[in-house]
Amino acid sequence: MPPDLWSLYALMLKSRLFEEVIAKLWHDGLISGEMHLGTGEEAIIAGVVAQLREGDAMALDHRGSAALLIRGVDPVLILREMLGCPDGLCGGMGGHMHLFSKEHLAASSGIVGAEGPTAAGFAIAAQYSNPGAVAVAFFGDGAMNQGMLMESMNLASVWNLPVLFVCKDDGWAITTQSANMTGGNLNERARGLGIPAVEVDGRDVFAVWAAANAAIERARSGQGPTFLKARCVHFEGHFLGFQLIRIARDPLREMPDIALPLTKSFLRLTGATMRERIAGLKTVMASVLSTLRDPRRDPINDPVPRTRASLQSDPERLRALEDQIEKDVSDVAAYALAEVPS
Ligand SMILES: Cc1ncc(C[n+]2csc(CCOP(=O)(O)OP(=O)(O)O)c2C)c(N)n1
Ligand SMILES: [Mg+2]
Repeated sequence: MPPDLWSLYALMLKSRLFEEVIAKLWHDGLISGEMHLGTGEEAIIAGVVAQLREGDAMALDHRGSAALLIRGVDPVLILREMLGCPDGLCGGMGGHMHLFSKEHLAASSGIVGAEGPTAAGFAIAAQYSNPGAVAVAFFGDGAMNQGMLMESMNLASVWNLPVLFVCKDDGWAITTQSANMTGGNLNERARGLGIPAVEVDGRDVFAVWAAANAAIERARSGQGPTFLKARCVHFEGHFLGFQLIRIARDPLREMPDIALPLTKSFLRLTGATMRERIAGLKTVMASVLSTLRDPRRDPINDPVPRTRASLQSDPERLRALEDQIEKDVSDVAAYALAEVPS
């Protein structure tokens, strides 16, 4: 069945607003530790997860809360888990990176690349006990350099496992750009293991839905795994409060504090040749320029308003839908917080 853009947008908006609640709780100091959100990857998560059925499984990374929400896990349980409450999804012991739902066959892990073996395990179980079911692994581009992910892709290929490997490619792994640490082409890497690879614009929920639909159908009908690479932009950077994002958002204010001392130190560098000093200055200039061109500065990369723009022809329906979602999410937040012991 072709996708309904209204329902996909509803999932994306719900996910965005839910993560905004998480961000507020984190900024208010009610959630401790690091906080990785999936802000910017909503079209990928909604486009894939909307197609899962009972018996399908998900292996998630450190940004797993939106997938669980969209899969139907009780959002109050997710929030209470993050707040560290004993009645949270995992007894308050897992935090935002280790969320599990046995009922939904969903498991997340903060170990980069662990989604591969987990999804392969789910898929082997499906092959034996629930043919037609599939497993989805969501991971980042950085995870593609983890051995265990490559090993599980290889296993999925030779054992023809029903897995959809979804690589959410934002071009970064914390402060390292993929371009500086990833050899070759990721699609070719998957193909080299015998897995068909498809690439889509991860800001386009229709494109993701269509590519995932074909891959999930392949897996359900016993034709094995697919690798789906979807380009996206993480608007919060690696985690909430990420320093590089502050620079990317407001380079004119933040850059002088970094660029000026670096420039001075290159000029004063004792023992360095003029050529070395110039090379250092060029590096500083290049990073300033790349900050100005950072895709995280450009709202055009945000999948939520992009999808919304296609629905503006019916403003009344849009407003009603958005009001309802806003109310639902704020009710969830109020309920989750109401019983938090002071
Ligand atoms: C095995 C392992 N190595 C390193 C880390 C530290 N770490 C956490 S997230 C991350 C970057 C992951 O990049 P990517 O897979 O592209 O995901 P993104 O954060 O960009 O969504 C790293 C290196 C980890 N959690 N696990
Ligand atoms: Mg990444």
